[in-house]
Amino acid sequence: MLKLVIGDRNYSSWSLRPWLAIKQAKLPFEEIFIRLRETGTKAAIFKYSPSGKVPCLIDGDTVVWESLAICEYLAESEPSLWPADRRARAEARSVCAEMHSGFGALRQNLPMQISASKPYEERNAEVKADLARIVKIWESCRARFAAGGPFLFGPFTIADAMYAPVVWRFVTYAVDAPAASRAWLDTMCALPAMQEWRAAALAEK
Ligand SMILES: N[C@@H](CCC(=O)N[C@@H](CS)C(=O)NCC(=O)O)C(=O)O
Repeated sequence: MLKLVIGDRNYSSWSLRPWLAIKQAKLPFEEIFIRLRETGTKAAIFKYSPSGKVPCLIDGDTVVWESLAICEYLAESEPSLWPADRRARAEARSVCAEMHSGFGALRQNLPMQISASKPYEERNAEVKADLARIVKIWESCRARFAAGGPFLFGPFTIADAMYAPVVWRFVTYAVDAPAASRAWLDTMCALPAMQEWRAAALAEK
């Protein structure tokens, strides 16, 4: 059976991404949970992950690390994790790569912290630019793909998984969003898997 190594649900935005993808794909898996920011954390992660970071997926002798690479691996078993249309798939991969490699100001200044409520956290110009770009992506996707379903590219795809931690940031920091983005945020918040992750995050010490 697949094993997914993850960190604290309250903070580990990178863990949430493939966890949500594997749940939505309904692929059977076991979780291996490692508490972050403790004395033994690094050694515990290195037992599984060659990069020393979570998430990490183990499939027998195969080890896959980096959230986006894990999602790609899952899509080989469940191709519906990417849009069926080639052009939409290319765009979905682009927005996923943009999330994986960018938005540093957002990450640094508004980290995922599901248990918190910080509506007045300062947003500097770089954070505002990151938020504006993210909302532009969501609005653009929803304007063209809404007919296919309530997610960014219609049906649920890896693009939704890659932006899932931003959903919890919008909640924690009470970030405004235009109507189409708000509808997508509401859809994501209501997903049973997102609720399951949130409940487990709130139960963490
Ligand atoms: N680019 C990596 C980022 C992974 C990452 O930064 N993981 C953090 C937790 S969210 C981690 O393992 N931190 C523990 C450490 O660095 O000791 C990915 O996409 O998976």
